[in-house]
Amino acid sequence: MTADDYSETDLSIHPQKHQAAGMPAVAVTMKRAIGHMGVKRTAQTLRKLNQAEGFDCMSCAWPDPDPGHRHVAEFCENGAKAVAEEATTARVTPDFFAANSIADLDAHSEYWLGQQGRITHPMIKRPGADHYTPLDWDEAYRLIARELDGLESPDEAVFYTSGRASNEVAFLYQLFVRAFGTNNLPDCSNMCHESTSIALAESIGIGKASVSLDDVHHAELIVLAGQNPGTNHPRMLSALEIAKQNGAKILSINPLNEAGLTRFRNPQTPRGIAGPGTKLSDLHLPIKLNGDLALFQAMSSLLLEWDAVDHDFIAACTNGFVEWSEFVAEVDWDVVTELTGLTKAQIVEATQLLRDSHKTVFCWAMGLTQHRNAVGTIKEITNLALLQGNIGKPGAGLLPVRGHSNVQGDRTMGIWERPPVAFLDALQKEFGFNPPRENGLDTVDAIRAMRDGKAHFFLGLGGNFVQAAPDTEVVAAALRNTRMTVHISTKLNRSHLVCGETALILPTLGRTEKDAQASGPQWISVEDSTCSVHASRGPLAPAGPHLRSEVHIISRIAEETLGDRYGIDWKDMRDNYSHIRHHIAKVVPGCESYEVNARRPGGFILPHPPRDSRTFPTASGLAEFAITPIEALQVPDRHLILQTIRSHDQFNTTIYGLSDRYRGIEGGRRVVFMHRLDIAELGLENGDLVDLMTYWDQDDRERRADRFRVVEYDTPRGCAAAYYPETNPLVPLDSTALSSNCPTSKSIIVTARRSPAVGMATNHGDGGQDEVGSDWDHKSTPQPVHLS
Ligand SMILES: Nc1nc2c(c(=O)[nH]1)N[C@H]1C(S)=C(S)[C@@H](COP(=O)(O)OP(=O)(O)OC[C@H]3O[C@@H](n4cnc5c(=O)[nH]c(N)nc54)[C@H](O)[C@@H]3O)O[C@H]1N2
Ligand SMILES: Nc1nc2c(c(=O)[nH]1)N[C@H]1C(S)=C(S)[C@@H](COP(=O)(O)OP(=O)(O)OC[C@H]3O[C@@H](n4cnc5c(=O)[nH]c(N)nc54)[C@H](O)[C@@H]3O)O[C@H]1N2
Ligand code: SF4
Ligand SMILES: [Mo]
Repeated sequence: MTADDYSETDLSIHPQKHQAAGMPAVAVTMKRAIGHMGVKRTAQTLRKLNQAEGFDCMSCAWPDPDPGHRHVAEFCENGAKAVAEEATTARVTPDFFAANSIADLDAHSEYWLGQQGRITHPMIKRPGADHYTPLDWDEAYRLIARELDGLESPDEAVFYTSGRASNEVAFLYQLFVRAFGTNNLPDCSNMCHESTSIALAESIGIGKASVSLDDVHHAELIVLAGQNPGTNHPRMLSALEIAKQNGAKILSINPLNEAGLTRFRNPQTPRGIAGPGTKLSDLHLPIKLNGDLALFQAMSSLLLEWDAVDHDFIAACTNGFVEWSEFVAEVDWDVVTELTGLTKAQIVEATQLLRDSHKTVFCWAMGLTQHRNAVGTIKEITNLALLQGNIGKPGAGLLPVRGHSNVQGDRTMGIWERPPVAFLDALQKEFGFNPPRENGLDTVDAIRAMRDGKAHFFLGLGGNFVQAAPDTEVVAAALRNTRMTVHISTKLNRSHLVCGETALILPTLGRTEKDAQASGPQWISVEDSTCSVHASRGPLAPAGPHLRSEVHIISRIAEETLGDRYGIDWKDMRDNYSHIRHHIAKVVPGCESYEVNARRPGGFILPHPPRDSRTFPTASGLAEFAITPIEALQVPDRHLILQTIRSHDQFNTTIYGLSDRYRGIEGGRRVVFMHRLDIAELGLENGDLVDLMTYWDQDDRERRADRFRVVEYDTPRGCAAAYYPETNPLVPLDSTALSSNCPTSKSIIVTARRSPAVGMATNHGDGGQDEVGSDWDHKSTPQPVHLS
C-alpha cells in the first residue's frame, strides 16, 4: 500500500540488549521531546505529566503511584514520546490537503503521515473527489445526521472507539449510539484484552485486574507471561524494581528474552545511572508461541502433586475443583514439552517458585490474549492463581496489563457491543428510553458487515481502524464499501485515506490541551489497569482555534441526529462536563459521588468483589475452575508460527521512529526475527529479503506481505516475529480466538521465500528467478488438533 519514506538500505542490525532504560532512555526522551515541541514547551508539558494536578499519560494504562510518592519526572521514555507526538508544533492545514491528493498521501508510510503534525480544520472528501477540502463544523454535523437518518436501520452504522477516549466522552458516545438505536460499539479492546475480559468474567465474575500497585510492590513472586513491559509499560519496571528490593522473585514466560525482562537501569536512581541497575527475572522460560495453556496445566499438576494448594480457599470460594484437578493431573508431559519447547526440569524449577511463594501476582498482555485458545489460556492462568488462593489478599492477584491509557475506563462507561442487562436497565431509568437489547457488532463482525454491504456508515472515535484491524486488504475494501466514513482524530493516519463515498476528518483536542467550554475550563477522567479512576487536565493551548473537544463533537452529532428525542441534555453536558459525571454516577456501578471522588488527588478505586472481599459475582457465586482441553496448532513443514509485536518506537499504528533499540534494529521496520536453524531449513540466509505468505483454507486465499529482512534472533525453533501493523495483511479476518473473537495476531502460520529482485513480478508462483519456497504446499492448512 505504501512506498516507504525510508529505504531498505537504511536498516542496520545490532546485537540485542539485555537491559532496559538507563541513560540512553533519558537521551532519547529529551531528543524526541525537544525535536517535536522545543525546549520551553517540553518543560511546560512534561512537568505536568502524571502529576495529581496535571494530565494522565495518553500512552499505556500503567497506574501512577499514590500522590505523595510521585517523582518530579513520573513518566518514561515512551510516555514522553507519546506526549511529543501530540504536542508537536507541526500542523496539517487545508493548504497541506490542497497540495497533496489522497492518492499522494497514500503513497507515504504511516511514519511519514504521523510526522506531518496536528490536523487543524474539519475536512471533507466529497463523493468523487480526490482531495480533502475544508468545511465548517455545522455542515459536517448536518451531513453526518443526514447520512444516519437515511439508513434503513440504526444497525447499519458502526461506531468504533479507540481506548484513548476519556470516561466523559465514552459515556456520552455510548448514550448517543444507544439513543440512536444500536449496540454497534466495536472498540480496540476487541483486538486486545477481549479474551481477558471474557475469561475473567466467567472465572471470577469480573473482567478486570484484582491488584493494586501496592500489591505488585509487596508480592513474593511476580509472573510475567506474554508481556514486554520494558517497551509497552516502561514504568512497570520501576514497580518491579521496588518489588525486587522487597525480596520478590520474578518468573518471565516469553519466547523472546526481552531487555525489560532481564535488567532495569532506573534513570532516577544513582544505581541505575552509574551502577549495574537491578536484575529482574530470576528465571526465564523461553516458551514456544502458544505453549502457555500446556505450561499452566503442567504447573498446576505439579502443585497438586506436591499438595502446594490452598485447601481452605478452594473449599470456601471455588467451584469445579475436583473435576478440574482430575483433568490436569492427567497432563501428558510429552505433549507439554513438545508444545512449550521447555524441558520438564525447567517447568519443575518454575513451579518451585510458585510453591515457595505465599503471594503471587500474575501479569499478562497480548502474548496470551491474541491466540485461538486465548480465553482457555487465561482461564488456566486463573486456575493456577485460584489453586494457591492468590486472589483477594495483599501482594497477590491477577493483573492483565491493559494497553491504551483508558481502554478499561471506556468499557466501564459502556463502550461494549455486548452490554450487561443491568447497565442497559440503569441507562433506561436515567434517560427514560429503552436502549436496544440485541448485541451489536464487534470489530471483526463490523468489518464483515461493511464488506458485505450490511453496514454503510463508519465513525471512529480515535484510532486507526484500517491499520489496527486484521486483514488489511479486506478491511480497506470494507471501509471503501461504505457511504460515509468519519474520523475524529488528532493526527493524520492511513484510515483517513481509505475513504467511504464521503469521508470526514474531524480534528480534536488531545489530552495535553486545555479544554474550555461555555461554563469554563473542563477536566476529564480515566481508569488505569488497576481500576483506579482519576482526573486529567491538559496544560497546553489547543493546536488550533478550530479544534473541538471529543465531548463537544459527539454531543453536536447527537443533537443534530436526534434533535430533542428523549429530551437528553446534550448542551448542558457539553457546556459543563460535570453534567456528564452526574449521569455517570447514576448509571455506572461503583461511580456514586463520581464528581467528588474522581477529582480528589489520586482519584478513587472502583469496587472489585474478588479483590475486596473474596466474593465472586459468577452464576454460582464462586470462582470457577474451568477445564480447557489442549488444542495444538498444526504447523506444516517449512512453516513457522509468526507473532506480530510492537517495536520500542511506536504506539500501535503510530510510528514514532525507526529504532527498536533493545532488539538491535535501527533505521527500518520490515524485519522478520527467526531462529538460526529455521533460517537454514527454509534455505535462507541471515540478511535475506523475504516475502511472508500464509494460506487460510476457509476462504481459500493466500495472503502475503513482502520484503522483510531476515534477522537471526534468539527465539524458539519454529517461532518467528515481525512488527505490527506491517504484518496485518497476513492475519485472516476469520482467524480469531474462540468465544472472544480477538484476531490471532500472535499465531499466524507463515512461510517465507526469498523476495524477487525489485522490478520482478512478485506474484506467488510467477516462476521468477527465485526458487526458494517454490515447493510450498499451500494446501497444507494449519488446523488445530485436539490433544487431550
Ligand atoms: N510504547 C508503547 N506502549 C504501548 C503500546 C505501544 O504500541 N507502544 N501499545 C499499548 C497497547 S494497546 C497494548 S495492548 C500493550 C501491549 O503490550 P504487550 O503485550 O507487551 O505488546 P506486544 O508487543 O504485542 O508484545 C507481546 C509480548 O508477548 C510475547 N509473546 C507473544 N506470543 C506469546 C506466547 O504465545 N506466549 C508468551 N508467553 N509470550 C508471548 C512477545 O514475545 C512479546 O514480548 O501495550 C500498550 N503500550
Ligand atoms: N497484527 C496485530 N494487530 C494488532 C495488534 C497486534 O499486536 N498485532 N494489537 C491490537 C491492539 S492490542 C490494539 S489496542 C489495536 C489498536 O487499535 P487503535 O486504537 O485503532 O489504533 P492506534 O494506533 O492506537 O490509533 C492511533 C490513532 O489515534 C488517533 N488519536 C491519537 N490520540 C487521539 C485522541 O486523543 N483523540 C482522538 N480522537 N484520536 C486520537 C490518531 O489519529 C492516531 O493515528 O490494534 C490491534 N491490532
Ligand atoms: S508507563 Fe505508560 S502511562 Fe506511564 S509514562 Fe510510560 S507510557 Fe505513560
Ligand atoms: Mo491494546
